[in-house]
Amino acid sequence: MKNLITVILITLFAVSSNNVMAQKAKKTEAIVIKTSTQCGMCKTRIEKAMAYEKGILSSNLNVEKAELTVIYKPSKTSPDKIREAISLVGYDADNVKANKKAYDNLPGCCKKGGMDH
Ligand SMILES: [Cu+2]
Repeated sequence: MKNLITVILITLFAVSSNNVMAQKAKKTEAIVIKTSTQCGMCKTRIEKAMAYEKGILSSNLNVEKAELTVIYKPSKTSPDKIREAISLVGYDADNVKANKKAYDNLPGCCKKGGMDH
Protein backbone atom coordinates (compact mmCIF):
# COMPACT_ATOMS: atom_id res chain seq x y z
CA MET A 1 0.00 0.00 0.00
CA LYS A 2 2.78 2.37 0.96
CA ASN A 3 4.53 1.41 -2.26
CA LEU A 4 1.43 2.17 -4.31
CA ILE A 5 1.12 5.61 -2.72
CA THR A 6 4.76 6.29 -3.48
CA VAL A 7 4.25 5.33 -7.12
CA ILE A 8 1.18 7.55 -7.38
CA LEU A 9 3.03 10.48 -5.77
CA ILE A 10 6.01 10.07 -8.09
CA THR A 11 3.68 9.90 -11.09
CA LEU A 12 1.76 12.99 -9.98
CA PHE A 13 5.01 14.82 -9.32
CA ALA A 14 6.43 13.83 -12.71
CA VAL A 15 3.22 14.82 -14.52
CA SER A 16 2.80 18.12 -12.68
CA SER A 17 6.44 19.15 -13.00
CA ASN A 18 6.26 18.33 -16.69
CA ASN A 19 3.20 20.55 -17.05
CA VAL A 20 4.84 23.42 -15.20
CA MET A 21 7.89 23.09 -17.44
CA ALA A 22 5.72 22.99 -20.55
CA GLN A 23 3.98 26.19 -19.50
CA LYS A 24 7.34 27.87 -19.15
CA ALA A 25 8.17 26.58 -22.64
CA LYS A 26 11.17 24.71 -21.25
CA LYS A 27 11.25 21.32 -22.85
CA THR A 28 11.83 18.48 -20.46
CA GLU A 29 11.31 14.76 -20.74
CA ALA A 30 10.86 12.00 -18.21
CA ILE A 31 12.26 8.52 -18.71
CA VAL A 32 12.09 5.36 -16.59
CA ILE A 33 15.20 3.20 -16.78
CA LYS A 34 15.46 -0.34 -15.41
CA THR A 35 18.65 -0.72 -13.37
CA SER A 36 20.44 -3.50 -11.46
CA THR A 37 19.93 -1.70 -8.14
CA GLN A 38 20.10 -3.94 -5.05
CA CYS A 39 19.70 -1.69 -2.00
CA GLY A 40 19.39 1.78 -0.53
CA MET A 41 23.12 2.38 -0.93
CA CYS A 42 22.69 1.89 -4.66
CA LYS A 43 19.89 4.46 -4.63
CA THR A 44 22.10 7.06 -2.93
CA ARG A 45 25.01 6.29 -5.25
CA ILE A 46 22.99 6.50 -8.48
CA GLU A 47 20.95 9.57 -7.54
CA LYS A 48 24.11 11.38 -6.44
CA ALA A 49 25.81 10.55 -9.75
CA MET A 50 22.74 11.73 -11.69
CA ALA A 51 22.80 15.05 -9.82
CA TYR A 52 26.18 15.77 -11.44
CA GLU A 53 25.08 14.77 -14.95
CA LYS A 54 24.61 17.55 -17.48
CA GLY A 55 21.00 18.07 -18.54
CA ILE A 56 19.46 16.02 -15.74
CA LEU A 57 17.07 18.01 -13.58
CA SER A 58 16.13 15.32 -11.09
CA SER A 59 16.14 11.59 -10.56
CA ASN A 60 14.36 9.20 -8.27
CA LEU A 61 15.17 5.54 -7.84
CA ASN A 62 12.53 3.06 -6.75
CA VAL A 63 14.65 0.42 -5.01
CA GLU A 64 11.96 -2.30 -4.92
CA LYS A 65 11.35 -2.06 -8.66
CA ALA A 66 14.97 -1.06 -9.42
CA GLU A 67 13.60 1.63 -11.72
CA LEU A 68 15.17 5.04 -12.04
CA THR A 69 12.93 7.92 -13.12
CA VAL A 70 14.92 10.76 -14.64
CA ILE A 71 13.68 14.23 -15.59
CA TYR A 72 16.01 15.68 -18.20
CA LYS A 73 16.40 18.26 -20.93
CA PRO A 74 16.49 16.59 -24.35
CA SER A 75 18.47 19.59 -25.65
CA LYS A 76 21.31 18.81 -23.20
CA THR A 77 21.34 15.02 -22.92
CA SER A 78 19.68 11.86 -24.23
CA PRO A 79 18.40 8.51 -22.90
CA ASP A 80 21.53 6.84 -24.33
CA LYS A 81 23.81 9.25 -22.47
CA ILE A 82 21.83 8.75 -19.26
CA ARG A 83 22.09 4.95 -19.58
CA GLU A 84 25.83 5.31 -20.24
CA ALA A 85 26.19 7.45 -17.08
CA ILE A 86 24.38 4.78 -15.02
CA SER A 87 26.67 2.11 -16.49
CA LEU A 88 29.72 4.14 -15.41
CA VAL A 89 28.41 4.11 -11.81
CA GLY A 90 28.43 0.29 -12.03
CA TYR A 91 24.84 -0.61 -12.85
CA ASP A 92 22.97 -2.08 -15.79
CA ALA A 93 20.63 0.44 -17.44
CA ASP A 94 17.99 -1.19 -19.64
CA ASN A 95 20.01 -2.98 -22.36
CA VAL A 96 23.29 -1.24 -21.46
CA LYS A 97 25.51 -3.43 -19.27
CA ALA A 98 27.30 -2.04 -16.23
CA ASN A 99 30.85 -0.76 -16.76
CA LYS A 100 32.93 -3.66 -15.46
CA LYS A 101 35.53 -1.59 -13.59
CA ALA A 102 32.86 0.46 -11.82
CA TYR A 103 30.85 -2.68 -11.06
CA ASP A 104 33.91 -4.43 -9.59
CA ASN A 105 34.40 -1.49 -7.23
CA LEU A 106 30.87 -1.73 -5.80
CA PRO A 107 30.45 -3.14 -2.27
CA GLY A 108 29.36 -6.80 -2.23
CA CYS A 109 25.79 -5.98 -1.18
CA CYS A 110 25.35 -3.88 -4.30
CA LYS A 111 26.38 -6.62 -6.73
CA LYS A 112 23.76 -8.51 -8.67
CA GLY A 113 22.42 -11.38 -6.58
CA GLY A 114 25.92 -12.07 -5.23
CA MET A 115 26.53 -14.37 -8.22
CA ASP A 116 29.66 -12.68 -9.48
CA HIS A 117 31.70 -13.12 -6.32
CU1 LIG B 1 23.51 -1.36 -2.98
